[in-house]
Amino acid sequence: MPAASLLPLFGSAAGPGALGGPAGGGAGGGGRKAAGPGAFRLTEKFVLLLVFSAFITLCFGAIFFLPDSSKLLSGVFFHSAALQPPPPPPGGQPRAPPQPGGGPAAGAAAAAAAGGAGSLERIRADHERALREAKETLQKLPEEIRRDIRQDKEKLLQDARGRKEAGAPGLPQRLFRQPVGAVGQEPADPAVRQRRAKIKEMMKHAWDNYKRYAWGLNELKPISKQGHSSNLFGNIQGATIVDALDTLYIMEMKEEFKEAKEWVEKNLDFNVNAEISVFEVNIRFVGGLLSAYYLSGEEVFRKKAVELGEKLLPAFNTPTGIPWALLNIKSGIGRNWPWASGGSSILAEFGTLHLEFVHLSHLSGNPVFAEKVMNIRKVLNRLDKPEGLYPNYLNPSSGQWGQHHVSIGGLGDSFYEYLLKAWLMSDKTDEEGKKMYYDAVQAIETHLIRKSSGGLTYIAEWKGGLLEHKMGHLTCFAGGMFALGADGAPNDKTGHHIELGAEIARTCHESYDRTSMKLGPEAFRFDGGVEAIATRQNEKYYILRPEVIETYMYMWRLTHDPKYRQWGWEAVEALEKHCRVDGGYSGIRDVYNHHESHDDVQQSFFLSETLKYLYLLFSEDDLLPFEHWVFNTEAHPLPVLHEDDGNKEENQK
Ligand code: DMJ
Repeated sequence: MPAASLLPLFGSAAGPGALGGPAGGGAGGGGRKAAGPGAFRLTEKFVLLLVFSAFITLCFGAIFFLPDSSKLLSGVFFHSAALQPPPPPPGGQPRAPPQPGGGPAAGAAAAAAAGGAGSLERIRADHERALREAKETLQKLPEEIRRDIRQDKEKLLQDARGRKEAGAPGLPQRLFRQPVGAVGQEPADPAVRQRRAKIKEMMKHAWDNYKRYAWGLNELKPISKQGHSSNLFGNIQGATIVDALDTLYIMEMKEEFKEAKEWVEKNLDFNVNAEISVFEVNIRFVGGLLSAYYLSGEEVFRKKAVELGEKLLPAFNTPTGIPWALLNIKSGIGRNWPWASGGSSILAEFGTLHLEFVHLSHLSGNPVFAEKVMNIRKVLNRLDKPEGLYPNYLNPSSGQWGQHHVSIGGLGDSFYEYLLKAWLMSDKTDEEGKKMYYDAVQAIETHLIRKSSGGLTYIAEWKGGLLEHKMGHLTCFAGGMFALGADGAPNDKTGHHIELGAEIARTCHESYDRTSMKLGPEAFRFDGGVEAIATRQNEKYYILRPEVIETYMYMWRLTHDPKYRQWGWEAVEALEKHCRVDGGYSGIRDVYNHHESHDDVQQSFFLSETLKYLYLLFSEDDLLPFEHWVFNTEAHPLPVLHEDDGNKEENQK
C-alpha cells in the first residue's frame, strides 16, 4: 500500500512503466528499445534513476529517524483528503461512527478508485504536505515533538469523550422527560422524618464502607474489609455501584450518585470474557442502569443498559427461545445450571426478564428485546400446566417441563411478580399478562395456600402433588404482590387479595418475631409442631434480604395501617443491633442464636432493595407513586408506559 500510493506522485513526469512496471517491462515493452522522440538514453535514465532513488532514500530516512515514526508514517500514508473527518454538522451534533469495514486503508483505496485528475491532484498535494511536515518536524527539538504528540493524543481522547457523552452511537435521539415522582416531599410528620433520616444514614454507612474497602468490586466483605466477588456476575464488576444508583438518587445523595455515575462512565465494562447468570445480571445491572436513566436522564445509563441487553441476546439461541441460565458474554455460548432438573431453565430466571426487555426496546427502538420475552409467554401458553400451576423447570430444547416442583419462593417467585407488573407497566393494556397472573394466583390459592392451626396463612411448596409445609423468606414478597394486584382482581376479589397480602405480611412478621434477633430466617416451617420457625440449621441464616420489608412497604402504601411502619422500624432496630459492623452491614448465620456470627457479606441488594423499601416506607406516597412506576424484582423503579404519553403502539406489541 505505501509504495503503490507513492507512485502517482512521479507518474506524470516519468510516465507509466518508467520504473520497469508491467507496461514497460512486459513482453511487448522493454527499457532498451528506443521508442520515439520523448525517450531517454540509457545514461540519462541511469542518472534520473540515481536522483530519484536518492530522493526516496532521503524521505524514508527522514521518516524512520523521527522519535515516533509510526505517528509520522500514518501522517504520510494515511493523510488523504478522503480520510479527513467531515466537518461537524450544524449544532455540533456527534459525528456518525466509522462504518464497519472502513478505516484509513479502505478510505485511501476508495479515494484512488474514485480516480480522476481531481483525486490525483489531491493525493499529490497531501503527499507534498506530508513531506513538508516531515521536514519541519525534523527541525524541531525532541521536546517539541513530544509535546506535539501529547497534544494530539489529548485531542483524540477529548473527541472520544465528547462522543461518549453525546449518547450511544446507533441509539435514536430521545427527548428525556422525567417521569412523575422521581423526587418527593419531606414527610410531614417530624417523627417519620427522623426515621427516614436514620435510614439514609444507614445507606451512607453501607456506601461509604463499600467505597472505602471494595470500590469498583462487586460487593463488600464488611468484617474483613475487602471486596467480595460472586460468580453470578462473571468478571463484570461494580454490582454494588449499579445496584445502588437509584437508591442514592431518591435519597438525594448527590455527591455519591455523581461518583457512581463517573465510575459507570469510565469503568463499567461488558467486553469481558465472563460466564454470567442472565437473570442476576438482568435484574441488577440492566434494571439498575434503566432506573438510573429514567431518574436522572443521563445518557450514559441508557447506552450501557442497551449495550448490556445486546450482550444478553445470545442466551435466547435455544430451540424454543427459552433462554439459558448462564451465558458467556464473549463467546455467546449458553448452558443451564448443572443441578437443574434434566438440563432445564428456571421459571423465576427466564420469567424475570420481561420488564427490563420491554424497556430496552422502548429506549433503543429495537423490537428484538420485547420479541424475545413475548416468545417466552407463547411457549408457556402452549404447555399444559399441572393443576394450572407452573413447574419451576422447563427444558429449553424440548420445550417440556422438568420436575414438577412449584414454588412461589426461590425458583418460581418473580415469574408471577413480572406477570402482574407487565400488565401494570403497560398501563393495564397487556391483557395476556393480566390473565396469566390472575389464573396463576387462583391455582396458587387452591393448591398452595394453607392456614396453620395457630391461624397463620402461609404458602407451601408443591412437589408432584405433595405439599411441603415450608415457606421461604423469598416467598414473603408475595404479600406485597397480592396487595398490589388487588385492584384488578376478577370477580370482586379486590378485598380478598388485599386481605391475602395482609395475612402473608403477618405470617412473615411472625417469622421475624419468633427469633432471638428479630430478623427472619431463610425458611420457616409449619410442621412437626412448629409454626413460622426454622427447624433446620441450614435454614436459620439471614442475608440482609428485603422481601419482608418489601411487603410492609406495599401494605403501608395500600392500606396506611400504621403497624406496617412499626414492623419496618423493628427491622431497622434489629439490623442496627445485629448486622451493623464497623465496615458496613453483614448477614447473620443463625438468627435464633443470642450471639451474632456474621457471614461477612454486604449483599448488593441490601442497598438496592432493603434500604430503598425502608426509605419508601417512611416517605410520603408521592415518591415513586405506583400509578407511575413499577419496581423490578431488585427494587429498581421503571416507569409505567402510559398510553397518553405516546406509548399506545408500544404497549400493543
Ligand atoms: C434479589 O436479588 C431479588 O429480589 C430476587 O428476585 C430474589 N432475591 C434477591 C434478594 O433476596
